[in-house]
Amino acid sequence: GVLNSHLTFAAAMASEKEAALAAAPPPSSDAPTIFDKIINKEIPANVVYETDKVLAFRDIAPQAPIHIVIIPKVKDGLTGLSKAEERHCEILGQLLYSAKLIAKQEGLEDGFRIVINDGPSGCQSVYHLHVHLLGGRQMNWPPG
Ligand code: TR5
Repeated sequence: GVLNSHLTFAAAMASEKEAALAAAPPPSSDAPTIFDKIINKEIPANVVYETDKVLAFRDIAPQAPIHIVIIPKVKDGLTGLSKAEERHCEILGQLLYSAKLIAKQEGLEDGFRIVINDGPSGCQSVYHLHVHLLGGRQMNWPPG
């Protein structure tokens, strides 16, 4: 029936996304990513916040009116959160604290959403740790 075909459509969309993710580089890879090019100013980005350790720029495919990607300037093996070691605790804290400062800078007084996608099941596409800051609209729970 109608419900069934909707479910089939949703499943088809989901598997299309899975297929796209399967084409991504292997999660274990520590190869340079597009974010290194942004850090090195080889490709432009709309930078909204920068320190000696952290860089934040507007996402090229925003999922909310405000969508900012916050990254460590030195990857140090942090392809994703699942690769974090004790030595990364300081930069992990700086990334989250940066998110708070940027949220304030962007006027997100009513709230915001922080997302860290990890690995294929987490829908990670760039293997250089990054925190998504999303805001400017009502977020929903559970996330997709
Ligand atoms: O999917 P995950 O969690 O790995 O997040 C990666 C994010 O990087 C996505 O939200 C992409 O839209 C974003 N992205 C990808 C590129 C890019 C970018 N944000 C800003 N500028 C970008 N450039 C120039 N090139 C990208 N490939």
